[in-house]
Amino acid sequence: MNIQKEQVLESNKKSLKNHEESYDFLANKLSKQGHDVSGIISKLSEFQVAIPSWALGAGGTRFGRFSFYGEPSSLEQKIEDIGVLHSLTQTAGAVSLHIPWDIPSDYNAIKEKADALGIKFDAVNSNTFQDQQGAEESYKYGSLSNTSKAVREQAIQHNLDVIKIGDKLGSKALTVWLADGSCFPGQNNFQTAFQNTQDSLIDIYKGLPDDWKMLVEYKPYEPNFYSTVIQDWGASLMLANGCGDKAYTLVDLGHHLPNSNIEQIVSILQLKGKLGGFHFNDSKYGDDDLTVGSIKPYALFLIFNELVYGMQNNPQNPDLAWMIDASHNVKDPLEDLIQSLEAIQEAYAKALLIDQNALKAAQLDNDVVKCQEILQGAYRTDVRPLLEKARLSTGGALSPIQAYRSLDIRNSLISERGKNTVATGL
Ligand SMILES: [Mn+2]
Repeated sequence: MNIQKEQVLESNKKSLKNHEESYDFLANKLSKQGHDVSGIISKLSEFQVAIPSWALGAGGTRFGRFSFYGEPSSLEQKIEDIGVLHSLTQTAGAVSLHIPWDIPSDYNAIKEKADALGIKFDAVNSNTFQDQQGAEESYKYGSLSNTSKAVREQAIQHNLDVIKIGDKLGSKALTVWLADGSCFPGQNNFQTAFQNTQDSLIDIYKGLPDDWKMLVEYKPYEPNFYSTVIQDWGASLMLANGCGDKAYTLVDLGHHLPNSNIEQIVSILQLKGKLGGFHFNDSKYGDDDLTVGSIKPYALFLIFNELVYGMQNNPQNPDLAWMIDASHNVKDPLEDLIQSLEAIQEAYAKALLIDQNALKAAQLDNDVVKCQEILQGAYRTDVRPLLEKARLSTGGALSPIQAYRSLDIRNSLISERGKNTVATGL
């Protein structure tokens, strides 16, 4: 289903006056403080986050999966769902595909569909954490790190195939996340596993087109519970450096042990020009894949503070591939993604309000209290009218959630697709 611009405009009418009042009040206040409000609005409008093709259906856990019905069962339908998100939020202008779940049958048709909805093809993701039907070798004991050369070669070839598929669609990056590791002490030789992974990644890197990046994702545990081969940013950075200039570290918020200082990781990687991509989600315990900003919104803000600083001060770091990597068990996936997109924009807008010059001066004075006042002053600002204005300026909804509900989108999807569809790969 496609949402027409007129439907969005109509849904905005009721709250337009309220928005204008609160926006004028805030814009006036921020301008007096010296902020370039229209500059902030354009930055918010430009900030686009990729939606992964696997996040559009119910995720479930190993205990069960409860459908929301009307789930997309083909790549075409997944792109249509992202089109719905983009129409309402104006910030979901990209899709991140997962291969082999999303191999297009007709490349031109898919490209035309995405183009018509304003959606670009972001990083493509390979999958060596599952065995594919008919595959000769099994990834049960690892893929790129496996002790068997035949398994490693199969996994390398898969990644090279994913690059070819992405290239036909206009993608410019390959994300490699490995489930490789061990469940018990002694199961793996750490050094052999790491060296095999490095050698395999180099073979994949050789197949990377000149204008592509390779993004190496890390994760401390799960599905292996004793060790993972790429367990942290240090391991990822070593592997990326071992490949070359086009290889970078990718940070996924949920892929850290509790209380890790993620903002510091982000900061130093940007200083070294090695932060390539970012996966948003939130967590209470581990890789919970919850709605962005639902548990630790202040941590998200502090991370954005470093990202904004890096974007302004680290030309050595490339533009980042932004993606939401979440899973939905009890919320309608599209509503959950709308909430995540809003939380990302909110944290970004607040970070843009930090007076970097004043912060630097307070840091030079070792005025610790003032440093905190500056950060929290920005954090405590209700920036939602700025987000509304950014959406409004590009034809989006004042309140995407309300519009989604008043347009009764889930029920339209159910009548179109039925109750028994399952998003591929889940
Ligand atoms: Mn991820």
